[in-house]
Amino acid sequence: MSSPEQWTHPEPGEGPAARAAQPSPEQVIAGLRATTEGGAELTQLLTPEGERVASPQFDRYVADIDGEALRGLYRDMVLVRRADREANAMQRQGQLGIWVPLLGQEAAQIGSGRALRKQDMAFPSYREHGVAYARGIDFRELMGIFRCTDHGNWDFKAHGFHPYTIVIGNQVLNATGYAMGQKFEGKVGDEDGEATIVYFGDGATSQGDVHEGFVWSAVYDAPLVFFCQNNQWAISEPTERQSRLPLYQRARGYGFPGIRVDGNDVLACLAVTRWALDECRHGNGPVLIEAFTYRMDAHTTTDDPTRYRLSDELEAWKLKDPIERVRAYLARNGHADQPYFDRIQAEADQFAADLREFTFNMPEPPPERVFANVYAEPSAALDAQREEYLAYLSGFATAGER
Ligand SMILES: Cc1ncc(C[n+]2csc(CCOP(=O)(O)OP(=O)(O)O)c2C)c(N)n1
Ligand SMILES: [Mg+2]
Repeated sequence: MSSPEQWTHPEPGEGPAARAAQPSPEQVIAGLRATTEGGAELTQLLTPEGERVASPQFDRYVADIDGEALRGLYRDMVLVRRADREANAMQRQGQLGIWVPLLGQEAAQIGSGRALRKQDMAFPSYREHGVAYARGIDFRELMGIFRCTDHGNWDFKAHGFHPYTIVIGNQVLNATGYAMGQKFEGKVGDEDGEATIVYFGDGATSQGDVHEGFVWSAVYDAPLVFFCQNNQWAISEPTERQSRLPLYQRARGYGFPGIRVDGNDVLACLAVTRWALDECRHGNGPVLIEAFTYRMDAHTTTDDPTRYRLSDELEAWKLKDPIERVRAYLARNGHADQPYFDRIQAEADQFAADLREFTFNMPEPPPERVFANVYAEPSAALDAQREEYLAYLSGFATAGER
């Protein structure tokens, strides 16, 4: 590939005249993408063609993944993708207020989500439907959020999965505090130790909250896995507007390890996340994982990516599809045949049909529910607000009858 040379800052003492201190845009892009095609810096266990790549460092973390287990990961990804497409379609039909697609990020989410143990805690942003599913949350639970009828009603302690966070980067601080608590309470140190994982995007790395989370986690040795899904876009802002270096390299400056994994490779994501969680539960946290992936759909249903990116980029990433490579591996190695794939597809179609049926018939919550669960204890001020709001609404009912 005749890409321009990757740029690095001149060494101290080299002097400004020795070499340009400012990279050209092409050099920045070359640096950020230098490792996307494989090579020493990208951990990959399954190539886009479905070939297994040996990894002396990480093979042992997926030694238990036989044909049956890999079929399970395949099924997870197919179901989640099918549900994602259904939700996207339901938004177009006016049944959801908005949808945030995960298309293309199934491997990053299922691989990392399946790496978690029961005692671990996950803090998502707003695109982590695959992780939610892996944590045992019924996909239907997510529909209320996007139909704007609730904020997510699952029991986050029971599932080890916190509520979605829309404020970019904010969950990194929440997760840092939670992981510091795990450390203070002596819950790390052995095989049964606890760990926390926090999900955020490439764009979030430009937020102060993420920087603060890195600093606090580092100095308190918090058992926290920072899982950055670098899908290369923060709405319309490409990564080269956010960083001069690959994101995983930032960890070094904070004093903890950073690693880049092929985010479209479910096996590599599982292995690397298991490793990182193990480090954390044994007291060697934090760890930063950069899962290098691609957002194959719009940012949300309110976005039109054709306004800011070229279709050849999308076409190139379709060839690295996270599901297709597992399918190729399973078929080539005799772990699955066409009737199996057809069966999974039929199951996924039924999964989507159930989701649709549920969403169309979702009851509207009573208006006063907005006042529920605000405080642990009763509040006179809130009670007064609820009464006032209900009185106000009853005025509309009268007007409607006229
Ligand atoms: C603090 C804050 N600023 C701005 C926004 C608006 N916003 C929503 S998503 C987004 C881009 C996030 O990009 P990235 O972190 O890469 O995550 P991705 O959506 O690509 O998964 C922005 C700027 C927000 N939600 N919160
Ligand atoms: Mg992004």
